[in-house]
Amino acid sequence: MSYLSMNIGIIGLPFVGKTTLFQLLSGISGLPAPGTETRMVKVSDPRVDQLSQMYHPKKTTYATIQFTDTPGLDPKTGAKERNRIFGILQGVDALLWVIGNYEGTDKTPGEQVEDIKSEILIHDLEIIENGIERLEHAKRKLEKPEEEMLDFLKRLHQPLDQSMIPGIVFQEEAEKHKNVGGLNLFSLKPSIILLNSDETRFNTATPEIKQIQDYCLQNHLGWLELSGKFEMEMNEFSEEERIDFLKSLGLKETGIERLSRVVYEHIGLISFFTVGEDEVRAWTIRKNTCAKEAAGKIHTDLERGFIRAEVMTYDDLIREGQEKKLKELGLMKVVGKDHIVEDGNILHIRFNI
Ligand SMILES: Nc1nc2c(ncn2[C@@H]2O[C@H](COP(=O)(O)OP(=O)(O)OP(=O)(O)O)[C@@H](O)[C@H]2O)c(=O)[nH]1
Ligand SMILES: [Mg+2]
Repeated sequence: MSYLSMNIGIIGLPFVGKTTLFQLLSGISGLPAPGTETRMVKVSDPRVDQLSQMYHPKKTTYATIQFTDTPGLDPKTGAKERNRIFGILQGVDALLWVIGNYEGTDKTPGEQVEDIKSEILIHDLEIIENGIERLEHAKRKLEKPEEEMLDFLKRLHQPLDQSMIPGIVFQEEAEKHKNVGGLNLFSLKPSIILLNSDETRFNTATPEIKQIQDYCLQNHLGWLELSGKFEMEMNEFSEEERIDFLKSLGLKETGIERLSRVVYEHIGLISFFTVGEDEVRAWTIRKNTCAKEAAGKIHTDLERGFIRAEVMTYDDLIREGQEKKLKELGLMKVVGKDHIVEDGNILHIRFNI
C-alpha cells in the first residue's frame, strides 16, 4: 500500500456530529465547501517537539492522518444513497463509525451500531454476490488466482450472510487477492467505533455501552469515546487551561490525540523519525516494515539506491543528549535493508543512485 498518510473515512447516521468532529479534527470551523470532504490532520507527537528542540531545524514536519467526511447514512433511504456514500469512501484505509450519544439523536448507540454494521454488510454482500456470479458464469476456464478469489468470496459470504463482521483472518487474506478483483469491501477494513457523548453522558458506561465495548473487543474493532462539545470548548483554551480541564475529566490528552493513538494502534502503524538541520520529521509506516521500504516512504530514490541505515532510538538520544555520544556508546547501529524498523527509531539513510 502506498500512502503518505492514512485516510480514515467517517461514517455514521444523520446528525450524530460527524461534520462537527471532522471540523474539530482539522481545526477549521464553519461549513466545509462542497467537494472538500477530505482534510489532513496533524498527528501531534511530543517526540517530534523534543527532537525539534534538539536540532533547531529549519522545518518541523509532523505525521498526518487524512479524514474524509460523509453525509449521514440513513438505512431508510435505500441503495442509491448508500452506494453514493460508500463511493465517497472508496480507497479509505479504515472506517471511523461515529455514534451520537446525546439528547436529540433518534436512535440509541446500540441501534446506531447495528444500523452502520448492516449498511456495510448489505453493501458488501451485493459486491460479493456479483463477484461470485461473475466468476461462476465465466464462459472460460478460470485462472488460478480467479479460482482462489471465488473460493475466498464464497467463504466470506458466510459470516456476512449471518450478519457478522468477518474476522481479522479474512482481512489478511484479502490483501493477497488485492490484485484480482480490486473489490472495495468495507467489512474488511479496520474499523473504530467513536462514541460522541455530551457533557452529561461522557464517561458513563450504561449496560448498552458496555455491550458495544464488548462487541468491539470480540470483533476486533477499535473503541474510543470523546465529546465533541468538550473538544470544541478546549479549542478556545490556553495550553494551561486545557491541561487543567483534561485533568478534571481524568484525561491526559485531547480527543484528537487519543484518536490518533487509537488509529495507530488499531491499524498497526508506527512512527519513525528523520532528523537534521534542515528538517525534523515523523513518518508513518506499518509495523514490520523493513529499513529499505521505510526509506521508500521518504523518497523512491532512497529505496532504489539504499545502501544501509544508521539507526538510533529516540529514548537513547534523549537520554544521552547527542548523536556523538550514542556513537561512542555503540548505540548508533548500522543496519542493512532487511532490518525491521521499530516505533521511535531515528534513521539516517545512506544511499547511492
Ligand atoms: N448536544 C450535542 N449536539 C451536537 C454535538 N455534536 C453535534 N451536535 C449537533 O448536532 C447537529 C448535527 O451536527 P453535525 O456535525 O452536522 O452532524 P452530522 O453527523 O455531520 O450530520 P449529517 O452530515 O447531516 O449526517 C448540529 O446541530 C450540531 O450542533 C454534541 O456533541 N452534542
Ligand atoms: Mg455532516
